[in-house]
Amino acid sequence: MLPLLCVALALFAGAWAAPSSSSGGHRTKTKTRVFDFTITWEKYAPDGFSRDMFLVNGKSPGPVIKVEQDDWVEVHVHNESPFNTSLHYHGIEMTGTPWSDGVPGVTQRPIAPGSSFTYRFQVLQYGSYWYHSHARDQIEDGLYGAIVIHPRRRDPKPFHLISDDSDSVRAMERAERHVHPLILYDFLHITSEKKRDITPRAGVEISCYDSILFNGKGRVKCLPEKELMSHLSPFQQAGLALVPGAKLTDKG
Ligand SMILES: [Cu+2]
Repeated sequence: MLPLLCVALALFAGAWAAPSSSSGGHRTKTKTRVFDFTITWEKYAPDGFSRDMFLVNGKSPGPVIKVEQDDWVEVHVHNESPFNTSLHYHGIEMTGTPWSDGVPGVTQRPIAPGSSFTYRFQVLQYGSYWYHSHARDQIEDGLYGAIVIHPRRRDPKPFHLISDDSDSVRAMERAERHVHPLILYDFLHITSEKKRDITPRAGVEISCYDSILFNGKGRVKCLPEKELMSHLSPFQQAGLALVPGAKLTDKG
């Protein structure tokens, strides 16, 4: 649904875990990366406008889940918000661990207020993904974050297909090791529940968002109606003129 891609600091503690996994003919030790996520419902103002939203460990987007391919990931979720919730790991295949997919009513019961749930799964893919609530429309209330999975070092890289220059190839390999996710997020100044309430009464789904957040930060500039009107194309002006007395609202 919402676009994604990046963020800030990861919170993890690495620990060697048994058993080992085998791949490519030789055995490698896999790590278990442990994350502790506390979900709260608080006032937050990512674009300067304060509204209630979900935070993970005090921020939105939540911490980056930054791991290596083949790692096991353990996410301990503590729900200190007043709502049922869950975390879904978008695009992660959940091979052998479907119960960690985070879809309430399908793979788990929702995580009730005041309770905790542990997700445990192995990441056999690599690349950029994201996690988000899969309960109600909480995805629009700030409950999301990035997942970065670094590829196996020993696997062949495709960069020689881009350049013959060994320095360039090495630079691309270095860049691959230092990915900084960038998450773009459509942001509304009302909660998703309020939007759910308004939509059937209005007969149209709100598609006009208040701001775009980049890694959880944005700004809002409210233009006066006169200036908005001056930007209308002749086609838009003609459309508006069909409804007697119609004017642009403060959302355009
Ligand atoms: Cu998703």
